[in-house]
Amino acid sequence: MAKAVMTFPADFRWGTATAAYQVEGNNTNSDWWQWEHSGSNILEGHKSGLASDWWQNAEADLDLAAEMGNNAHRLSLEWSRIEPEPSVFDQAALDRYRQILQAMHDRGIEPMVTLHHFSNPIWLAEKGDFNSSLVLDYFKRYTAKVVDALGDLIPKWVTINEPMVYAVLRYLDGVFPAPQRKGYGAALEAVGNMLRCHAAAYHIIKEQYPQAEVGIAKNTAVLEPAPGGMLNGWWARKASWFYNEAIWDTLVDGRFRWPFGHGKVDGLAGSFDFIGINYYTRFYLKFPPRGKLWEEEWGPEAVVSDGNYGEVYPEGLFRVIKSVLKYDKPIYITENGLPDATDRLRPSYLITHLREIWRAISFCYPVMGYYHWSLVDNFEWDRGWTQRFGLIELDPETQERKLRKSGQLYGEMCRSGSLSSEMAEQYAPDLIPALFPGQVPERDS
Ligand code: IFM
Repeated sequence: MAKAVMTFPADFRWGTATAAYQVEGNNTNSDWWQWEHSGSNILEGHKSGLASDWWQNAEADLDLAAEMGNNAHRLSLEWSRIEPEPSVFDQAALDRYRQILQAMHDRGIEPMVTLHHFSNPIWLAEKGDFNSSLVLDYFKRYTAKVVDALGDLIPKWVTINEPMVYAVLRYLDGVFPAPQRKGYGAALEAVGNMLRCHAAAYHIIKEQYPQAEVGIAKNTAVLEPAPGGMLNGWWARKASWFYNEAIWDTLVDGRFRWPFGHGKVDGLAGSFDFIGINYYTRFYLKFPPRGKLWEEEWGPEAVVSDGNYGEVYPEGLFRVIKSVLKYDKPIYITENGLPDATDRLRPSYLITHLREIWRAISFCYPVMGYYHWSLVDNFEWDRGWTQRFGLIELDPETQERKLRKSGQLYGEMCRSGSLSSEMAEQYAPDLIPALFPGQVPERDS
């Protein structure tokens, strides 16, 4: 078979992503630890325990990432480790983060660091977390400490991970640690405070490191009207703006708009250097919504990942990239992946999603990097260990790890900076007719 190759730009970031609470283990000062250890909040009663043991040995997975040829990794810092009590900072924790960040640089892996990825110090949760206006000063103080201690090692920053997901799962769905107040009002107020914290953190970072790139990682879903129902289309457009775009619009002009509130927020206008997209799937919307924003009705043809997590819909990645071009910023795919314990879908998922990115780049859309979620199996919040997202398979009991077949494939892509018909032939031959239609068997001479 003649070989066809889709080549990526030489400076493309080939990365993976993790979050502190999900991989470090023993984050005993976090509200998530409390949540896990009270009641039956986690599927099958799972516990994070040692998680993927990054606090002691992140280096094991970083070695594998380097072998795969990854040149970037997105990780987060656990606020509750750094500041276990209000204004008490743990130097040993900061030192360990320095070590991990240095270990990345030593392996040619550029860090992108998230300041807040779902978990809070217990003391902050007790004060009302992002519902309390106090959070702004606390977040500023935490950010300033991190920038002083670690900023020289961090070229890329995400201030807040998935603000809308945090708000929905914590204040509305109740699958995240119970807040002091629940409901739509509390959720919207929290998003507003997250944006205030983002703006403040943006300027604290840029003041010391003007070259640093700072943004938000925003969960972005394709939201489509469910079939039937005259108002479904109208509702899907409204919900899509609200869920996917309202935050970016707010960051452009610094003006809160309905339903976040109103009025200008100091320092918010223009406070983002890139768009971070966490893309997983598409959902369908019905009007009027019945209890939840969207329906998980995937349709008879849909390929669905483990635990009904979501439909595999690669074209959606191209669509969401296109939808943020109007903001005229570099784009990073800060998360993309699926739960797939047996790796039955992940090889073709990687090929089809990376192909959508290649297609976007070939239209000159500024997609600068891809961070696959996740490098290693990790603690999937309320779904515990039931969902496995890793390119590296982990046994949390023994901490043994093994690169999945999809990890081998991603390694081939990273090392070659490309996606080829040979890779498809080896890892997902069913894709050849659709993805490489021009490919014909070579004639024997
Ligand atoms: O594990 C999560 C992550 O913390 C945030 N984005 C989605 C991932 C998979 O569910």
